[in-house]
Amino acid sequence: MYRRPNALDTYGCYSQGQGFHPHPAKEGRPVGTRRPILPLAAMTVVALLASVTVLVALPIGSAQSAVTLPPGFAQKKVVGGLTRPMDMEFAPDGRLFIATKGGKVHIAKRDGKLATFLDISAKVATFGERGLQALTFDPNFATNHFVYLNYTRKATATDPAHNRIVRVTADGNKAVTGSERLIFRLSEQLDETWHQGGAIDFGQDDKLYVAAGDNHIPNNAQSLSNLHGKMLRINKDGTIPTDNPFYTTASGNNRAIWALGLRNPFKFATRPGTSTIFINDVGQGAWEEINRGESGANYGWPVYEGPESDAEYTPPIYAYEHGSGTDTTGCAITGGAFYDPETVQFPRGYVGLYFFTDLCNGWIREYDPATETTSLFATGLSPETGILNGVVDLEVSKSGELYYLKKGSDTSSVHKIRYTGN
Ligand SMILES: [Ca+2]
Repeated sequence: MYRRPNALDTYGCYSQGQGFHPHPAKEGRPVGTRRPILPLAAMTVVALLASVTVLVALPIGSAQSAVTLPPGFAQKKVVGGLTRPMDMEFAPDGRLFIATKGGKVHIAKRDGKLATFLDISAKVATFGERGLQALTFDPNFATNHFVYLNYTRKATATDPAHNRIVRVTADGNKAVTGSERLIFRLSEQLDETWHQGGAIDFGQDDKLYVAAGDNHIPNNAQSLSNLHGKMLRINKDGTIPTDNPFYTTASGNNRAIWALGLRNPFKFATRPGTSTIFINDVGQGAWEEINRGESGANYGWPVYEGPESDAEYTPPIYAYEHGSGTDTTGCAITGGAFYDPETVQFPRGYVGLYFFTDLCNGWIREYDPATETTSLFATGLSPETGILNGVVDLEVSKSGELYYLKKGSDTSSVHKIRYTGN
């Protein structure tokens, strides 16, 4: 069994008291892979999966008790009291919205309290990695007040569970009752639990991009007959752009496929003012990847994971290995954010860097697209060590602070990092 815990495995199963159900051999090592033998740490995790009690206490990260930042930086808590948050996004007007797995969207108010913008809990399936995955805002939010969500719709008697993109209309700090509209329906899920991907965001081209996981069926990622394991590109009314790369070779909703060969792209980020998209793909047993979004690209899952040089596939621009207790390794890549704010608050050298984070080891690193190298930015962000807790999202505010969303075992919180050295 090569399945391993990853970012989204942190949600759902254990807290619902259902335990980790066995994952049969359908995710066995695919033919042709060059992935190395499962490392010892991951094998240990697999061996421990049978016991939820053990899993909760699993010390996969080192005991990091204090946040360390570069000289001249400081951090503070913005808001707490969140339950199983999945995604945060800044509205164009600067308000911070936070989506929770269970189906609520909150707004962080200036007084440090939460306002509930929307509650669709009754419709949302939350088993395993299912749930309300992400939200984003219409490029014309100031005039149309549209907010888009990606969530797992519960199965009904006539309709199986599936992820869907919907739109709601904001009225101040509330969603207008009854304003939800179905925009786009993703493929039926045969696996009830794993690999949802989830992030949604508008590109510079005003198209809506959607990250979809392979639904724990690896070969989905190489098929143009379903939407699993893909990056999708749609118009904001749910129609499909005719210049999509597989518009003439795929059919129906599958014409939305923009790139394929992904396993579990939990987050991606668009660089403001450019067409650059970086996709963070959660890996399996050995590697975590950052991929550069390209129309028609095939990133190779499940044939390859991590660095490779097969001309048939597009390799990651950066990959790091699994490991515990270090500031260069991890277990599951989560949030990513470009530092290109309206107001540059950090020193100028940070502009254009891509911050990214991992669930397990409590660090934020920065990738420099110009030099294709990374360096360490922050450590100690997850004092509650273990695979169940950690940083799940990063965002940069208009005013140039770096925000991180931290999931804890009891409560979760948003923090911001700013430069104080001026
Ligand atoms: Ca986000």
